[in-house]
Amino acid sequence: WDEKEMGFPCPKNADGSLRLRNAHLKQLDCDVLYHLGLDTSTDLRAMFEDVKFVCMGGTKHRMREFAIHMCRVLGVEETKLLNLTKHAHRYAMYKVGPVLSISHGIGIPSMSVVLQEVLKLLHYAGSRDPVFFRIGTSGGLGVPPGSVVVSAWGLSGTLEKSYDVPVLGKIRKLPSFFDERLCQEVAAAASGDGYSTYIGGTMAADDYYRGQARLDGPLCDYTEAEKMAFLRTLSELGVRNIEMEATAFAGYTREAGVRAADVCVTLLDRLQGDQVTSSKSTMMGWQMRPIELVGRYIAEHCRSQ
Ligand code: R2B
Ligand code: URA
Repeated sequence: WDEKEMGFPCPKNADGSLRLRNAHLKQLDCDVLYHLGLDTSTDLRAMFEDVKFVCMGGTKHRMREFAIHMCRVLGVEETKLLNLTKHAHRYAMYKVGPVLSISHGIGIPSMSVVLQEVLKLLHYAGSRDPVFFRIGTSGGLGVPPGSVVVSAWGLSGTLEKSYDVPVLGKIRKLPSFFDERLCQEVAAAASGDGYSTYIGGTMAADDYYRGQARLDGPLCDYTEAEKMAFLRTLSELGVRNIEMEATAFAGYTREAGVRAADVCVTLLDRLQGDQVTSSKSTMMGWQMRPIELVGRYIAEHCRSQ
């Protein structure tokens, strides 16, 4: 933790548990984690103290697949899989040993709500040194479809390495860099898998269509030449893929003092087109790549602990 760079002391206790930078929380008799359907009147410590890894991804289906995969990898009985946030009807959350698998929906607003409640959940549970992952899909930039990109940083829609969020009427800029060591360790775990893995920049757009320079949205007011010039600019900046969460995921995890990595498969090469046209079975296979890669990383780290 570089206090000078960050501007505040490490928001973690000596034992690695999360010390959230919000004095107001201490005044709450009961904190309701509304979108998770949990609150601090239940024994969160008993349920979640052993959590070491949190893996988030867009869809409930994929995060159930990840949980099933982790059952196999860690030798946990699959029949015990329960959606722990079922009553809130928003997201899905499964627990497999020390691993939480959580869906976050599409885009930064949806992802940041559940991410912040999970940070509070792990704070109340006293979980120590949790590591966060996002496994996702994305559009690639100049890389073959099916490649995996591990994000070094997130780039905003206005081409800044920050998550810009309005707070009390003013834009707050949270730097959007991912943990360098974790990023390299995850990418290294992919070698020999029969597809290419890249460490690169990830643009997080607030929109799937114009926000990602597509020509196939319901509304489009730029030319194909302008689109291609923009995508080439991104590529020259070191962006390897485009998705919709990287900046906020990096910004919030970094501010909370937790290590995080964003691992996405590319479903198409945006320099070649806009529509996702590969067959369902091909894409299902591609979507297993981040699952298996992060699963392998976690399994290796569980074994060495
Ligand atoms: C990738 O895929 C989703 C949009 O299709 C979005 O959540 C993202 O980041
Ligand atoms: N997800 C995105 O956000 N963009 C793509 O092009 C593909 C998946």
